[in-house]
Amino acid sequence: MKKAVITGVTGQDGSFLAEFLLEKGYEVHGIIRRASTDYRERIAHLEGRPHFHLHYGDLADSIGITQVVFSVKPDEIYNLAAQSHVQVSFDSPEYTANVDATGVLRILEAVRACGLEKICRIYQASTSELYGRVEAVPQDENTPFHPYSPYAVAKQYGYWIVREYRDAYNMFCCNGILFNHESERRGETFVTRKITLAAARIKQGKQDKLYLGNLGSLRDWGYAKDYVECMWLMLQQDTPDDYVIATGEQHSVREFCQLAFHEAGIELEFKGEGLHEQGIDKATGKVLVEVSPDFYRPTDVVNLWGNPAKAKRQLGWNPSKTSFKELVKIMVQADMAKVAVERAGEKVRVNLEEYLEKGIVK
Ligand code: NAP
Ligand code: G4F
Repeated sequence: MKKAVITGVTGQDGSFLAEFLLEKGYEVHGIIRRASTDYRERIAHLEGRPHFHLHYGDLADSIGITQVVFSVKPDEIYNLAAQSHVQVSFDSPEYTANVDATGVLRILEAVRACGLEKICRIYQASTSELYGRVEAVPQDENTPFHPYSPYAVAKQYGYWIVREYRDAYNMFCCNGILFNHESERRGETFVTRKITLAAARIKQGKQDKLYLGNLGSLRDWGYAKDYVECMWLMLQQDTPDDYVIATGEQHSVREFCQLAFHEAGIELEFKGEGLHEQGIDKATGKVLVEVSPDFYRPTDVVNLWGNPAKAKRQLGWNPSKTSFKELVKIMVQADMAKVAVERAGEKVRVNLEEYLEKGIVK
């Protein structure tokens, strides 16, 4: 039975990857952070499974990380842990560097310190944000990097230290340069999930308006569940290498918004420009989407579009498994159900309070 360590197991990708590896027959060891609120919603369904184990650890703490690597002696490590929010990296640049840059070094050094450098294969979660202020479209493995946020600068260190350890110590470590991938498990402050949740809430009368930043920003959005397969495929090759993982299709935030509201049963049309642009409900004339400068970034990456030809050719990966339209549908349907359940819960609470007041239940 192969053993894998996943850092960032409580995140969107970590939870899908844990499911994927358990399905493949792996013993999976996830690293989680201690917090006063134990946020394990995405992996709650896996806890208690015989081959799924959790260890406390933090990428900022090399002793803890080394102890986990020493006790598990993994065949594969998937380093997915990161301060992953680009906007937050402007507020916490030092912390982002500590986790997203030096954290990668801590993983590599833990493997060396445990004498596992010839055995243990490592996947590093690199990112299309490395292309930043893009120098060419679409982007592939040979496109120059131009990181354009503290997050991307930190991730650039991670990318190069992985390549350095591959050359210097002959370690099997790979960078997956993943373009944006989303799902029903996406964090609620990333733009896609913010939109699908708002569309569901507005449709069900729980929210009036959605405020967004740059509507014209372009992304290559795929489905996270399809992308974790690539992480595994990279570590099953004969030689370590770096791969762009993307769909090869590009859409704007505005387009995502329009499609998400359509899936929720609202037809939006956009009028105006810049800060004055609005998304208007065609049926009622109500303004449902507005632009707020609060969601503008000091520097924004606005033209990401990946070329997944190498992954297709060498890994045999299918970038068109889930279409953009299907992705938006999956996310909106999940959020429509989530909001409906929340509303039902509120109703039960209200009824219960009323029954208690009237003495119908005690
Ligand atoms: P996510 O949902 O934000 O998950 C991040 C994970 O990292 C969480 O489990 C989080 O734990 C953990 N983490 C954060 N700081 C940590 C620390 N100091 N020590 C240990 N764990 C820590 O991110 P994701 O979307 O799954 O992305 C996974 C990885 O891929 C990240 O490295 C991200 O930068 C990279 N990436 C993502 C995309 C994308 O579009 N999703 C694209 C390219 C690259 P808590 O639950 O405790 O916060
Ligand atoms: O959804 P986002 O926050 O994702 P972003 O910045 O592309 O980063 C994500 O993808 C990267 C891969 O390229 C990962 F490395 C990273 O970890 C993360 O998963 O923003 C997407 C775009 C940006 O241009 C942003 O300016 O949407 C624009 N946007 C417009 N309004 C907004 C909003 N972004 C957010 N989060 N919130 C808004 O209201």
